Amino acid sequence: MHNNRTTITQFLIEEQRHIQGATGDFTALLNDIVTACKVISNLVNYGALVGVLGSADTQNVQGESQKKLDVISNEVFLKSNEWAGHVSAMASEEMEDIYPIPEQYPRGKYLLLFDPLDGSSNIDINVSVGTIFSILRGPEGLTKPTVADFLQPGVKQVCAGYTLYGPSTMMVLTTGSGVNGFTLDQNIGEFILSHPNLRIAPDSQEFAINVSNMRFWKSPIKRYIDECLAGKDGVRGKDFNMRWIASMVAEVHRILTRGGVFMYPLDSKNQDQGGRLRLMYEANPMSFIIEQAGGMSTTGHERIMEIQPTSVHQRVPVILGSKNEVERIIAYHLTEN
Ligand code: AFP
Repeated sequence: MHNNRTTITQFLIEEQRHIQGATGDFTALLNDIVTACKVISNLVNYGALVGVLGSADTQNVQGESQKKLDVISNEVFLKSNEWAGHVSAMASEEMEDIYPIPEQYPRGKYLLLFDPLDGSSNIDINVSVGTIFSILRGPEGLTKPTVADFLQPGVKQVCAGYTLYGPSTMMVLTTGSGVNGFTLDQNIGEFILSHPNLRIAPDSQEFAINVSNMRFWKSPIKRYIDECLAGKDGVRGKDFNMRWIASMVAEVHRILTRGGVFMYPLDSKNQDQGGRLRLMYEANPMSFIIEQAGGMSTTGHERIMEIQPTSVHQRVPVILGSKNEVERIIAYHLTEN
């Protein structure tokens, strides 16, 4: 049972050996993130039994009501990553301002961004939720981190990952040389390499979009979905399936596993905010993972990872997944007004 199973710790240390001049800082930071995700997994799994479900009766910076687990998961991430000296500051969906590492701890060269519990509107109905994280390098010799230090395009990420709290707890991450998936062995409390070198099928017959927003869609999206719905009798010549879990981590994981396309596009309802999903700690980390697995990620008009951020909580349209489907949607954005 335990023969030749690679733990995430072993995997990260072996990866580190290929990096010239690696100090072990990055590997140690990732291990602290792994610990935070194990703690959140435990809390999510216990749910009502430990009184962590329901609303916290507070709002986050997005003006969205926070679940108790949103607030608790945020605290878990801060406490797990503030003390070791690998990070100089953190940013979270659940906090308005950045979180400079407290004076009593050493500061390190990385910046950590995260959505501690994405899809949390699902938590009270016992549907999969997840954690999304992104690691940037801070400017050389950074001592007093500011918001400006975080405003780096997605191509500058040194690592991106998510943890899916589903039927099994899985962590998927990339450091720029492919995408690997690890399953938590609850008996020994270790993430085990279970899905090496994940790749996205370039073609798909499955799309994910919240169809209740149809009346707000712009014509490129309307055309794409209409053609999917027309099925094999239409121009696509094949039938399509639809999924919508309302948990981006679960949608992206399905796409990594069996292909597909996920869309939260700009529409007439969200265009004043610039879209629904957040660039720095949802769209960018997920785009890094999708691209590293051979997929594509766009706003419809530009590659998400090339956007120059203007604020930590900035929102963007997101269309990501199987390369050939995303390319078709980009083409429709060029031709449809
Ligand atoms: P919550 O974290 O507020 O549940 O939002 C989840 C999310 O950011 C993303 O994970 C989903 O894909 C998307 O929002 C669902 O949006 P709708 O609730 O509008 O379908």
